[in-house]
Amino acid sequence: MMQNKIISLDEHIIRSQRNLPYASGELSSLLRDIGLASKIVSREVNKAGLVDIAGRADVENQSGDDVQKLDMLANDLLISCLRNSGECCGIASEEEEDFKTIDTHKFSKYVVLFDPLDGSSNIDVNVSIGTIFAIYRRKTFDGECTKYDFLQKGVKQVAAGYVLYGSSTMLVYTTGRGVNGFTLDPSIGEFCLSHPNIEIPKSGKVYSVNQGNYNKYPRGARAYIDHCMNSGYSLRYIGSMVADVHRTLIKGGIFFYPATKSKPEGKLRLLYECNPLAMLIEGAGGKASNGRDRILEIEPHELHQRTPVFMGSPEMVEEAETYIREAELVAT
Ligand code: AHM
Ligand code: MG
Repeated sequence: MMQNKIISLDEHIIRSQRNLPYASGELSSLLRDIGLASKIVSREVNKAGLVDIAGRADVENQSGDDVQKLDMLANDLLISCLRNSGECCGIASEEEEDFKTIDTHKFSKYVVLFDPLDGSSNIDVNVSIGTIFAIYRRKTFDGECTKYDFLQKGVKQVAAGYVLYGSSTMLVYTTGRGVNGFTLDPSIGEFCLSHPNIEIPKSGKVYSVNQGNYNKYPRGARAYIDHCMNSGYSLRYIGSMVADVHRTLIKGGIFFYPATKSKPEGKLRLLYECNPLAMLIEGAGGKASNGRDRILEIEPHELHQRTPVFMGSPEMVEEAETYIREAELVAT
């Protein structure tokens, strides 16, 4: 019997690059470097319980070295892989206050933004967490990159993806031509294509929101939650955006984090979390909005800007937008 051919992430990236007439290979190398960094993060996440490094920032390990918190470790690993790769001229991380230039590669075309380990409240309790990344072409032409190279609308992303450290480790990415998912086979250390051309279901029956905040949400979001409950939808909320969005992408449904009274801008970060996941959701046929406007069209003004977010199956996001619009009409 003929066995199906295994397609590795590296092979997939090279094949896809062949379809782009002017590709220079830099973007492909960058994606492969992120894949490599995420394999190391995956190894560390998997042994976190064993070596007791999760969530402990100020303790020493047996050899007397400082032991890093897992999210800082992931941050440093990604930065050093990207520094060594030579394919990007700057990075910005959710864990860093400001962006970093990579002086040795200041003529590279790309900048990379990432949330090194999303779902921090789940790190210590063995629940799925993930790395989210976005790649943009720089706006300035030469010299060191500047803040404006990072402050670009999500529509300008040339690639985006995430790595989910769950019951298995998966990498899902897009360069704007389809969304593909790869599962890490630990026995050979390769991401293998397991979910080709992901398409999100048009509608679903699962909603994902921190319902404990119900009383703090604006009227429109509350009305939509009431609608979900009255329609008999199931509530699923992991509390790691990357894991909740992954389920939504594969099974359909809606994930949302509205504004709250204490966080009128919402909680989730536009550049590190919402834009890359919005590119994937849209690439798979879904929708991503702040309740009114498309996430990918929001003009960023600062690196750590936050936004309310509603993303998932297109019909459900449109329905949520309708509830929000109607609530605003009543209020005016
Ligand atoms: P983090 O980047 O510090 O992990 O915070 C982002 C996380 C998301 O992954 C998740 O959707 C959200 O915060 C959960 O927040 P809450 O606990 O308020 O529901
Ligand atoms: Mg996060």
